[in-house]
Amino acid sequence: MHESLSKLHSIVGDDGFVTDPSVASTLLNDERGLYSGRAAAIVKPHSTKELADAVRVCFEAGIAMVPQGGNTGYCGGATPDESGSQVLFNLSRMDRVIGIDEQGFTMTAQAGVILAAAQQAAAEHQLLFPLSMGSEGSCQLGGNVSTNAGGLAVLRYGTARELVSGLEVVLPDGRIWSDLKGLRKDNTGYDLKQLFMGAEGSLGIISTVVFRLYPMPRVRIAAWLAIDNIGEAVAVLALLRNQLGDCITSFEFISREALGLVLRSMPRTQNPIDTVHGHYALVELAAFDDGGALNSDFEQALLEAMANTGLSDAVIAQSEQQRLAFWQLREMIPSAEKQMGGSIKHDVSVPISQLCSYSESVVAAMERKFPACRHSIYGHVGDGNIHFNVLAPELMQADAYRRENADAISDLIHGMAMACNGSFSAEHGIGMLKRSELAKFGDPVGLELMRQIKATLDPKGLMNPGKVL
Ligand code: FAD
Ligand code: 2HG
Ligand code: ZN
Repeated sequence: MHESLSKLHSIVGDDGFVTDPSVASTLLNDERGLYSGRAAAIVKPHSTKELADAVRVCFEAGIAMVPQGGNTGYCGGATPDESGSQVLFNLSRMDRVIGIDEQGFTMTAQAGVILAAAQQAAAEHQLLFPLSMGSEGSCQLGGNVSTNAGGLAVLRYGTARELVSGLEVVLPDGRIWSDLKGLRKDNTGYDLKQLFMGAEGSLGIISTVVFRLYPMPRVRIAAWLAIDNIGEAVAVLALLRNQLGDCITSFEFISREALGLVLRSMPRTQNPIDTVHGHYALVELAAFDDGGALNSDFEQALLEAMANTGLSDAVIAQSEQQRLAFWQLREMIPSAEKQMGGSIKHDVSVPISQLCSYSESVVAAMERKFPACRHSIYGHVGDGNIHFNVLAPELMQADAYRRENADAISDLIHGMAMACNGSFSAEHGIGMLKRSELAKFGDPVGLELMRQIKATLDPKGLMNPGKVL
């Protein structure tokens, strides 16, 4: 081991070999405080070559490896185990946007580029990189692709997977597999890049990505809606889509309780609609002209929705500042939950037509079995994906409540999603947290195929062991 660590040190140099205990400790603990690990070494390569050389050293010595991006993942996928024998590969020094092709609408970037920096780089060319989420100031492109992240604009632009048109990966034995041509069309056998997206670092370390870019909208129009329930949110979205077409980029549901957490815990926040309503939604549209025509079509469609659905009120943002304030209310929900002692998190999806009956049945079952817990329900209604987060009853010790009840609560919420033909993990992946759910709910043939793929690409089982499978 000692000899291998010296080789790693000489490959990545002093500034790529973490020795500062305070830096190490932030990298060895996960975002949610659920996992804490130790590492034989933490290395930060700064090029694909350094990364591949270091992986080869580990492969030859039989040392397990854990890839890590911004360490914002929710399932403990980027945390090493407690043995102290694994090497953590932190990608933060591979943070270069390599190029933007304005005619081909693509961006090629190293895996360690922070998502917000990639959005900014595209914007400097008047292009849109549409992946967007609350963690965008810290998460990295490699982490986004490895978790197939969703976020706030999936309705219009898809998940991370749908934005990728090329990938370079360092395989568990140190070989480099590269397909960075970024071609839209290429039917030459299996589409291998798909394997590494959503694999949570279990099949190799992504080093470079080619992303699709989109034209930058000239104007964004956002509205805060008051809505009776999730079913009515689905109905309003369907009506708006039918009236306005593909210009709707986001449609987020925000329950009264989730908004309440933000209003209680975050200073200077206020409900854009001052009468109390059932629940809320935030809708955003993109226009490619001055937005005038779209604005009046939108107003017309909202009036129609008020007449024909459970939309009871709507406020259209009158300035960019107000639009951003609407988004802040939505994006602050996870931090508000944290401030209120944390939550038992769920990111389920079900067929959109069943979202309402699913949510109502879960609320009823939770009230029967776990009375007094608080629910924070919100999320990406347009994608059939909601966060059904559960907070400890008021005045109860949150950590202890979570420790005692998290498994039973998650069983209930996940089990009911699966019974509706849904998914127990729509966005955040499996990592260490949901391995037993995958084993329980996964299709046996599908699981067998996954194990065979893993064994083929990683015969020594060294790449992120103990994650996903
Ligand atoms: P990490 O946490 O570092 O790693 C995640 C997984 O990917 C691990 O298994 C790791 O081993 C692997 N990995 C990382 N980099 C690589 C690489 N280069 N090659 C191979 N494997 C790699 N997620 C959503 O989907 N939608 C949201 O809206 C959303 N909102 C969030 C809001 C907040 C406030 C927070 C804290 C998190 C949110 N997340 C969301 C979760 C998280 O930000 C995403 O999963 C993100 O994509 C993780 O990126 P990361 O760089 O932090 O990855
Ligand atoms: C979001 O949609 C994220 O804001 C985070 O996926 C969800 O914190 C959560 O539960
Ligand atoms: Zn989400």
